[in-house]
Amino acid sequence: MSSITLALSKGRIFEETLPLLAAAGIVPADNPETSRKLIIGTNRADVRLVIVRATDVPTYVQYGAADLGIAGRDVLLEHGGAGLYQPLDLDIARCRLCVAVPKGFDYAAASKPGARIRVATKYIHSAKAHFAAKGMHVDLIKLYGSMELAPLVGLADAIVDLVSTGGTLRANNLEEVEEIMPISSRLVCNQASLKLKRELIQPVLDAFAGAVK
Ligand code: PRT
Ligand code: MG
Repeated sequence: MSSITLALSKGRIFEETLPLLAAAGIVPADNPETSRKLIIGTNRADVRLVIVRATDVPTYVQYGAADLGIAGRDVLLEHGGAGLYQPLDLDIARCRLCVAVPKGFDYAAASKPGARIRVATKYIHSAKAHFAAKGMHVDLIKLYGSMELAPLVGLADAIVDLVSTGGTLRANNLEEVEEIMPISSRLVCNQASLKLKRELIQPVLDAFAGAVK
């Protein structure tokens, strides 16, 4: 019997995906927040979930280890999208990719031709494209977490990070000075899976699309 595997990350994406799964008649057998299982069955014998790090979702789908996945636009832009079909914006886990600086930092002056600033980020690809389009000279420093700390301890002048409520920036005396792009999560599909397992995958795509509207 043919079956499909869906790659998801724990946390906000899993939570916000549950109603979409329900619309497709899929109910996970375990909660990844409390279970240590990395492969989670569902009420359907032909559908299983694999729980992976958010940034790893596109890789699992690209190589066909998962047929489908759900990943943020931020993650997909850094990955590059090779081998992925991206049929649907699910409009979940919404936030925005921003430039933020310590309160009082003169970002306008730092944006002028000839100026040079240091920017810490996990989103090297998106940051590079943004500053290049503005003609800004920027030294990018790759971090893997808590970008907000970098300007507070002199590692960088500015950060490029995701913001949703703005609470983390406020708590650390930072302010948003530029929105780079709005972010939401998308359904991604392995291109070969879509051809070979269309009878299983298409109804899931249709149910998700119906639930998003
Ligand atoms: O947590 P882990 O290191 O394992 O990986 P991850 O951070 O990539 O995963 P996860 O589950 O935290 O995020 C998954 C996806 O959710 C991201 O790829 C985004 O597309 C999306 N998303 C939506 C967010 C946020 N909102 C968000 N607010 N991802 C991260 N944040 C962080 C942000 O980086 C900042 O540190 O939350 C903080 C800001 O939140 P506010 O509410 O204080 O503004
Ligand atoms: Mg996180």
